[in-house]
Amino acid sequence: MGISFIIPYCGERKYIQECLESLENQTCKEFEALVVCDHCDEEDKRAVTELSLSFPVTLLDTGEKTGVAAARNIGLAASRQEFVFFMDCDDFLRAGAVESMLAAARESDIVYVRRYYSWIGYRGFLEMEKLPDDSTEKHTYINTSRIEREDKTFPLLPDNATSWETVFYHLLKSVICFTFLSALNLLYRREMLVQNAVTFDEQFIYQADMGFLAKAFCCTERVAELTEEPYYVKRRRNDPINLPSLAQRKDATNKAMEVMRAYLYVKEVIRGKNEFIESCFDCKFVKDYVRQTIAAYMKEKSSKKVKELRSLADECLPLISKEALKLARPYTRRSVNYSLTHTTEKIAARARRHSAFQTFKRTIGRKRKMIPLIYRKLLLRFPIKEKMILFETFFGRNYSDSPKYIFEYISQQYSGEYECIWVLNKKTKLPYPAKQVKRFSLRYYYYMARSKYFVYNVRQPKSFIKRKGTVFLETWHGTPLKRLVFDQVEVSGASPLYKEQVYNQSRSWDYLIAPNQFSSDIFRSCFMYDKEMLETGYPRNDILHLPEDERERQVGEIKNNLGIPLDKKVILYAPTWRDDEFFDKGQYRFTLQLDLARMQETLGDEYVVVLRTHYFIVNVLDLSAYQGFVFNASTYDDIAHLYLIADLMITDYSSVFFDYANLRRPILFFMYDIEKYRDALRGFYIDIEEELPGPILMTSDEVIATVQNLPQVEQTYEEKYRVFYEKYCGWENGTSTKQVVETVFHK
Ligand code: C2G
Repeated sequence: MGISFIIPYCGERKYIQECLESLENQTCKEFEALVVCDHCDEEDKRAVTELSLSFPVTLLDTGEKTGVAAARNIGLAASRQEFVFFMDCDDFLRAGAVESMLAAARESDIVYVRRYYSWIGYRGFLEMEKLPDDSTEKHTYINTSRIEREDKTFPLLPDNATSWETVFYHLLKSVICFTFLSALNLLYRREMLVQNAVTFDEQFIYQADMGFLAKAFCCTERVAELTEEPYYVKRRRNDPINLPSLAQRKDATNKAMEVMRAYLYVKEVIRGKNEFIESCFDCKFVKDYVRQTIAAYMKEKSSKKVKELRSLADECLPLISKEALKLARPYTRRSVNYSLTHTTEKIAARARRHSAFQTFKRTIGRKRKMIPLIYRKLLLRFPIKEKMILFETFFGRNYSDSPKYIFEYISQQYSGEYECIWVLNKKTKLPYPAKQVKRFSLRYYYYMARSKYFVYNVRQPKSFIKRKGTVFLETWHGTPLKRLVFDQVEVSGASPLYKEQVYNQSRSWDYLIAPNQFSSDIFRSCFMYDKEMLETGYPRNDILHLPEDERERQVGEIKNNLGIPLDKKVILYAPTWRDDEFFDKGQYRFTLQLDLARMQETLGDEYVVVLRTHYFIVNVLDLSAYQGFVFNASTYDDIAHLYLIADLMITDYSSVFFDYANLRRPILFFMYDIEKYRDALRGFYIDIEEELPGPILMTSDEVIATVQNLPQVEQTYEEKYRVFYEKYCGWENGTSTKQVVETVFHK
């Protein structure tokens, strides 16, 4: 007794390996894997064959055919085991799945296995599983909520239901609507499928599962359900731009048509077999009709397609049972009845009115939603102001970074020519005239609607709409050390929709600044950016190239402002944030690992420490014990000022050292959690052991000893520093701001 796992594969290499790894980790090895290649190249195949696995893996080929239905049928025909189990190559099984399924299958032809949904891959999932159930992170990335959800639009299971009805009922109940029904998380007795000629109908691209499912269930009464825990993990892909799953493909009209065809198919299969289950199917299908078919009526431009939709709908709607309609939500019920007697145009117009009313209801009285609505519907109608510039750094948290220097340059060189608006959440004294607005206020949206130019150093809000004729200058905020967006495999720590959101946002950027060739190349790949790259270096680093006497003057001024004694050398400690240390979404926590007491004891005569936490960090560190030795500059506006006064920098994985290196002063890397950070959280673009211009240190004692021995460390790293400087700071010589302004504003 064994299982054939049938896995269609279109070359998603990074997924298939984790899928097979989850099979490798099964304790019971009574199975084989049939990987069905759908137009894969040799390298794709090698990604499977090079794995050393303790169970048999056979590579099959779809040949001339294509699509999951064909691939699964080919797998089914080649299977020699007693049971088959269809998997998607991006999904995986939890430990113990094979044993439990086989135990439940002894007396059954079908075993229904519950599933998890996960936004992260197998390895991340195993880690995430260990977190407590109430952890925000676990809740965000994995869930079974759909299975347990109450659904008033679905019938109750009768007390006298047979086991067949019970299992089928639970399976149908576990999905929101008909479209999501899947043939995947079930074990089937192969003989039963073969004898009854149950296969996937290859006319379907998206919706072959429900027909297969209905046919299989209609062949047997011997069904079982594994209720204790979910074993199948359905992965939601985090990159719908490059690697969309079938569900993420944008093909709304064809999908709506297939759903209706699949519904007709299923009705045909189960007609007269069981009224209760038939009605359960209907309950799910009515939702698809409203969500997909009516939505397609509203959006589809081709009248031929609308006609096709309509004719399918006319076949489907009369088949929906009265019981299902009775349970449906009032709007759904009325939509079906209205559709039976009205033209397609009228159905679409009615749906539009409903949608506008729903938006109004959801928005009214809610400031956070009202203002963007006013922006979309009203403010965007005002004409663009040709000389207006909107500046924002770090989400309005401070006045700093490249936008600050661009603003100051424009204000000096083109005094009075531009109307400048700064997004600042707290009132700030600015050196030149500019209006200040709070992020997300009505005035913010007003200026977002009217400005011709945008200068941002982070992503703009998702609600931003790029108007024709406007110019978006994205400065970004650092040479990337940690992997970003499309170069990250997993995105734990950000919204699961992160990649799609960044993709949409970066489509609005007209110019992007690169501080060096390395960043220029990475920005192209990590943002999938294909417009103009300003290879000028960072405007924010011009200040680091001021003439010596001007720099000295500024150092004195900054030190005075911060109350730092002029006779002491300054160590700037500027660590970054950690994806996995937070209180809540966007509220990051920093735990100080540097032993400040020991530092004060050993270095206090010569040095002071300026502590600068990342702008995401919300906890205020209690440094009262180190008065006169540690200065907290975490809320100081511009970190470039801190670079100027620092004789030495200690950092970790922050991009700050790429900028600070412009000053050619020593840098130490206090990377006490390097293994977790590099391997589990982010991964780096560069080989840090090879390239960093200073030593990697793991303990406070090592940090102290290195500071005490600085000249020798500088000597050791002299050559590496030189190479590093050339590669990362070579473009920066104090003229970046001028170059940027001349390209973007004064061509
Ligand atoms: N920063 C700061 N203080 C710190 C750390 C960072 O003021 N303690 C500022 C610096 O301007 C730095 C920028 O925030 O260049 C980005 O910080 P990183 O630590 O590199 O982290 P992150 O915000 O994740 O940006 O391409 C760069 C990446 O996007 C990283």
